[in-house]
Amino acid sequence: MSVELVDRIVAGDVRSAARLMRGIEDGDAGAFETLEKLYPHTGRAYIVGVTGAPGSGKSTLVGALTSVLRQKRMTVGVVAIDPTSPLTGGAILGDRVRMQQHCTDEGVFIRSVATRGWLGGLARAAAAIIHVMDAMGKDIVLVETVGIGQQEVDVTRLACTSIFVLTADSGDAIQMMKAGILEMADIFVINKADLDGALLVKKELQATLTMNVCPAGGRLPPVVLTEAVNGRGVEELVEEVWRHRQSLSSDGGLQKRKHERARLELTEAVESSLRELVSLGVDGTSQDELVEDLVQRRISPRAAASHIIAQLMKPR
Ligand SMILES: Nc1nc2c(ncn2[C@@H]2O[C@H](COP(=O)(O)OP(=O)(O)O)[C@@H](O)[C@H]2O)c(=O)[nH]1
Ligand SMILES: [Mg+2]
Repeated sequence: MSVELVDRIVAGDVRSAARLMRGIEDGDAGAFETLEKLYPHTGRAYIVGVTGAPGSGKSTLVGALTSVLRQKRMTVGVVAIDPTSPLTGGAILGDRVRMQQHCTDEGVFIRSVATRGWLGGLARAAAAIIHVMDAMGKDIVLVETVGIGQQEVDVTRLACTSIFVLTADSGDAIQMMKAGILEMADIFVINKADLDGALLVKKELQATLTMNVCPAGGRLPPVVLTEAVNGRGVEELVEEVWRHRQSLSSDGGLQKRKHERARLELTEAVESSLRELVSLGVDGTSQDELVEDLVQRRISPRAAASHIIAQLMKPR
């Protein structure tokens, strides 16, 4: 049954893909098996991450990028990850409105994720959805995520090209430095360039980049001004993405990123398997006893953990 589903997804069938994603979301074991079978069909899509503060215009920009890519006859997958809002939340409803023009386009597949609904974390959920879209044959997968925590940083690591969006009316540049975003992003976008201050923010950012990212005069990440609401600057942004892709494929960076991504997914898989094993393999009573021992200081956390691991390793 799942082989048929695999075939249909590889053939690009939207309903089958949506069904699988729902299954993964529900933690259905069969869905994960199907996902495994899809894996050999993945690795072809080019993944672009779009990160930035809420309200910076990421969703609008993703919509505008999708339009430009469709004009170039590329198929597009969009993954919108919102770690804060529940499934029915305003952000995602808003995104739906912003993406409406693409909803009837067969060359575009859109999936919003509120991470609360997903078992096993953001990066895993994102990776699963990206794999499905990749297997469907989408040329480009755009992943939108709010750039705040470690999980989002991990999501950025799934991308081949990472775009960081800030706005003309914010002093984000300094905060970004603290978050280590400067080093992570391949392309910077100053969106809402229709507002005052865009050029100033661009100059400030370029100065910061020159000082911090490549003081030795290496490649300076480009800074692109956009007006996502009316599509201005979006063609240029796409050009920069191609340029980055080109430079990655010529200097071995693409392979390096693919390895990093595989490593990240491997770590995720090991961690979630272990978590599962622990939750299945350790019975409540013995865990309660260990907790009591910890509280009474009869045992250290490390020794208690060794005890649980020894229990898990026992042949059954
Ligand atoms: N003035 C202006 N507003 C924009 C621009 N791009 C997006 N917005 C608006 O900014 C708000 C937040 O946009 P959204 O795409 O939801 O941001 P996200 O939270 O980063 O995904 C919306 O009201 C957009 O219409 C722009 O280029 N100029
Ligand atoms: Mg958004």
